[in-house]
Amino acid sequence: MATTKTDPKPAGVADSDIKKAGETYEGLSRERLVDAYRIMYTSRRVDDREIMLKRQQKIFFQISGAGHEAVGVAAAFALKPSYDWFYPYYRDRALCLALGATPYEMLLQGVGAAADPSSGGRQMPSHWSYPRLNVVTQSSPTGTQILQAVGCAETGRYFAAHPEAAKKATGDYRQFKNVVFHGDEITYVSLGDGTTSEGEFWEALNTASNRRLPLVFVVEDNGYAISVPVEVQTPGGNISRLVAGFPNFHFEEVDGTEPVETYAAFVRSVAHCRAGEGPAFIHAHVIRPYSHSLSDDERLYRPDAERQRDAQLDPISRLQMFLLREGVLDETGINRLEKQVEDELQAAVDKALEAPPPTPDTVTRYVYSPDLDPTSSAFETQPVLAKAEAAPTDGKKVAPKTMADLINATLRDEMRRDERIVIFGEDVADCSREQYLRQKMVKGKGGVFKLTSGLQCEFGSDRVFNSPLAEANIVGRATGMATRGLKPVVEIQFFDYIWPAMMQLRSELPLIRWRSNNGFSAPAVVRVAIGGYLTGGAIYHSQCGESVFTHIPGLRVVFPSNALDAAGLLRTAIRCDDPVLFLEHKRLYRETFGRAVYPGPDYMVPFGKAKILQTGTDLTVITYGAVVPRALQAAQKLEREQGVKAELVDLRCLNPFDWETIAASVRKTNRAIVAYEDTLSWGYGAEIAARIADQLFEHLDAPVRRVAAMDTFVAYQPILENAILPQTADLYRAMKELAEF
Ligand SMILES: Cc1ncc(C[n+]2csc(CCOP(=O)(O)OP(=O)(O)O)c2C)c(N)n1
Ligand SMILES: [Mg+2]
Repeated sequence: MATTKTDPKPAGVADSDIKKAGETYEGLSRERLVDAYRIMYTSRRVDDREIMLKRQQKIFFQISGAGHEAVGVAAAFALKPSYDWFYPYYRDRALCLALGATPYEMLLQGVGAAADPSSGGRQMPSHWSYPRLNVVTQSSPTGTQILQAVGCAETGRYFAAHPEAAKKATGDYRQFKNVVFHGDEITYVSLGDGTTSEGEFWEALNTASNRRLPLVFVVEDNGYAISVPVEVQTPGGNISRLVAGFPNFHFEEVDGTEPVETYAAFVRSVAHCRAGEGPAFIHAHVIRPYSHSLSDDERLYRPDAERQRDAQLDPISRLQMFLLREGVLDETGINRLEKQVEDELQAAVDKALEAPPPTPDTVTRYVYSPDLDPTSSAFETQPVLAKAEAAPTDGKKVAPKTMADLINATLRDEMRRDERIVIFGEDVADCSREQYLRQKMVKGKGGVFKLTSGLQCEFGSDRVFNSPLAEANIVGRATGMATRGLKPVVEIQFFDYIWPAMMQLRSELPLIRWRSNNGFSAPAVVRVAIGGYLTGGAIYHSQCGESVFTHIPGLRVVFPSNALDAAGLLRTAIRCDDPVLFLEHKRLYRETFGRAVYPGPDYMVPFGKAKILQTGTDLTVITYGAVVPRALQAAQKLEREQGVKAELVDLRCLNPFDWETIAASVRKTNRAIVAYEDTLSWGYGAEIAARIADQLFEHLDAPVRRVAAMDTFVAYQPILENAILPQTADLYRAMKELAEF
């Protein structure tokens, strides 16, 4: 803890300014308190200057940290900058300044400069990201940071137990991902009182508590979420009372406008976390002296009397009074410090206003990894058959494996090769109660479709484990883990239940790299069992919806139709440096169609390369997933009965997709059908059809047709299911008609 003996004299403060040297306040020296004041005052002044700049239209948005300054400084003083990890929300300006960010850096984000270290002009101000300070890129959706912070905390613990895994390796994403960790590191995450209403907050408490993670939750309770007062969000109006039952936590409720008291609360919390006892929860009551943002006028919903009551608690004036009262600084000292802050800020503003903006040609940079291209030949290898399979001695042919078998084998091979891989999801473990496995009382489950069977038994419960039944929890944690250098390969049990994770999948995982201007990346793999044709799967076990995800820049989307492609593409997904949504069709898991002999532990298929399943000259059918075997049947029948030769293109990968193969085929056949299992309208095929119409118009002898599901849900009764989903007969009819057009 700081003492006056060892603390350097704060810059800009004359010896005569500091009175009564030697005393400390909850371990904070008087110099440290002056530091605290300088940072808090700077934070407020940056807000004020930004507000002015916004009014002058020199910056384009402003979010203030006013009223929250004491919490930020207390947190930074109790934690270790560039050692611990930080997921701060937008009011944490003072925290970031105290950790080492500068007003100039913050103003660069305000003006949207190319040199903005947080985002290169891509994000609003106060969306912090400072890689050198372990401040992880933040976004605007309230609460998405919390589960990522959980994943971050889990990662530090994982690497401490598996230090070898942190080492650099070449030939895959690890080459480009520096891992740093400390055995006793802590993760900080903060949020507002309103944000405690988000489900992800509770999902995060759940896992932090269950796993006793070294994670400090900080709720900065300013009593409002824009105009909605806390009692509307929180039953009883006090979040501390509601969370008090979570085991393993250390709890604090403090006046967060008072830095010394708040600092003491942080010190106690940090001690609990560093000792490995579990997480901490700090509920800090603060004020919001300015409106929510410049777009809000709080006088519309807060009477003057209430605002004046708050003003009495302003942390800046409170600390100033404290310093004067305690004789730490006198008025001259305060004035000198404030003048110095003003001068430095003016220089930072002048410089930031001169900073050049990014050029428009850079906008697509860092949507994907600039280092590793999963469409390249580096990801193209040939199957290698095991000796016994290539030349069986007993004369018997080796039985080909199902897609389920080869996905399981690929996961196993990759986990052997790369200790950074962890697998979690609902029911993916063999058995959470390990003793049952150890005592051989049970065989283990390993996934509702058994795709992860045996992996926990081979690799241990800290590499393969069950998550809570909470999809945002799965994807949010995976995002935090991947940001720190782990390779989570998580499972969403059914595509139908992916939607609770949608905010993480739409606005977080694929954006980490782009929004931080390559400061961070999160190349996680999300495996999802998808699709219908199940005879009884009904509405909620049959959904497709891949186009919702191919619509997201930054996310690779893969959809194999057979065992060999599934193995090769899954390996590419795991080794590559981008986030991947890996769609596995349930109906194809154990289908006879598309079985293959195990292709060896290095077999890879590059992304964005279609496979021509059958060549033809009369028309092109572009498809993927479970429609592939149906289209093949239809095409064979058409050739048999009508002599029409269809060319069949299996896309295999939906983002990126293989436009060249499609174009070459359509140029040859002059007729095209796009066939897919999802509902017809606005589906994946709409994009392909539009591209063909746009770019291959002069090659077409017929309109571009689509065959897809009806625009309804998949019904339970098989007669209805058959009518709703595209069948071989539908494909046959469409192909015949188009050939005759
Ligand atoms: C998921 C989501 N919903 C709504 C918003 C719009 N919004 C931004 S801040 C905010 C209020 C947040 O209140 P609180 O958590 O108390 O934080 P405070 O701003 O008071 O510090 C809302 C509704 C958002 N950014 N994200
Ligand atoms: Mg609030």
